[in-house]
Amino acid sequence: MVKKNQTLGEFIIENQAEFPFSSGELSRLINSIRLAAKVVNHEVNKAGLVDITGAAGETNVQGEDQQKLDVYANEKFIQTLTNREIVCGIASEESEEFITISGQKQDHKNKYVVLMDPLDGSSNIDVNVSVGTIFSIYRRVSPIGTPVQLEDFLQPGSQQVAAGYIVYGTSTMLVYTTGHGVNGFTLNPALGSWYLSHPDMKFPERGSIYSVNEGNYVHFPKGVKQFIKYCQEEKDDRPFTSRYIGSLVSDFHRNMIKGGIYFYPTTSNAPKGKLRLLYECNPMAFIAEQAGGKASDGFRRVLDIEPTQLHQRTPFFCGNKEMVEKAEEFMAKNPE
Ligand code: P6P
Repeated sequence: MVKKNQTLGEFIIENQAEFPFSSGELSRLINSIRLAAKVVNHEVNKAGLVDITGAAGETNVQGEDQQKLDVYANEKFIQTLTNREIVCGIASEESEEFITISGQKQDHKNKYVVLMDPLDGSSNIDVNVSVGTIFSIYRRVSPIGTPVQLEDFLQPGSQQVAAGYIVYGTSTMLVYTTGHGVNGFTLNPALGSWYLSHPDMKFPERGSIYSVNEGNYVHFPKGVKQFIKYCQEEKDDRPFTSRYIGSLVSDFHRNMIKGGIYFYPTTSNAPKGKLRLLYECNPMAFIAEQAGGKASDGFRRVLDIEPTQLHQRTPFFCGNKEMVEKAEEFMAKNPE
């Protein structure tokens, strides 16, 4: 049941049945993410006042140690996820190792692990370009009540129970899926409430935007070069429009609304791709598929990749189904 403009809280209650196996834990988990998102949003929006509040590493006017925003965001999300006895482990781009959260009682029943990029694209903060948080949620696979294991995090993306992102843009939005479609909520900062502004988000049938860092063109595989030339050709509905913000969440969000493809192929600096499989590509791939799109590493479905390392990277092609399939066609003929 989707009613535009209902609050996130109302939406979660009305759609509780979507989470067949949780007695409200997953709802509480989404609720804690929205709380952290509000806190981080407030700090991100102040970033422009650095010369007043002080840059990271300095003390600000209140004499507080000014943190780098991605460190701050990481701490806020960990704090809110820890306090609710739902999550048994967290993996973050900001931490080399995963973090174990033991419940207040030894026999804690914490069922979920969260993987996140707390502030993706944070290098854009200084130039006032949108940034985002990306999260991915799994049920643990190791026995409940025992310490969480690396295997709990190294699950294929197809096992995600929920995934989403927050885009701190001209407005702040929380977009997430629990496997029943994608819904977008916009924050009203005056009230601190999230409103269902984009119910049941889907990629448009046709896409006409391609998002890639063409500065890496000379290092791309031949198939990628041919796909870019295809996008630029004067034929049929082409040339497509090139739009690249340098912030995955922002490029993805625009492409899901307007229709397009984002791709970060292998380059000489990133022979395995730049983006991280577990907390960037898998959550965005889950959302893309739920919105009628597709996500691939150029050859296979991202959500089928069996992870082997927490911070492993993968080439990433994500967006309109037909655009991703066209890119895969060129990659199949010229993979190198
Ligand atoms: P490049 C940000 O660092 C990020 O992970 C994505 O958000 C973004 O799309 C990409 O890297 C930008 O990388 O190499 O084009 O600057």
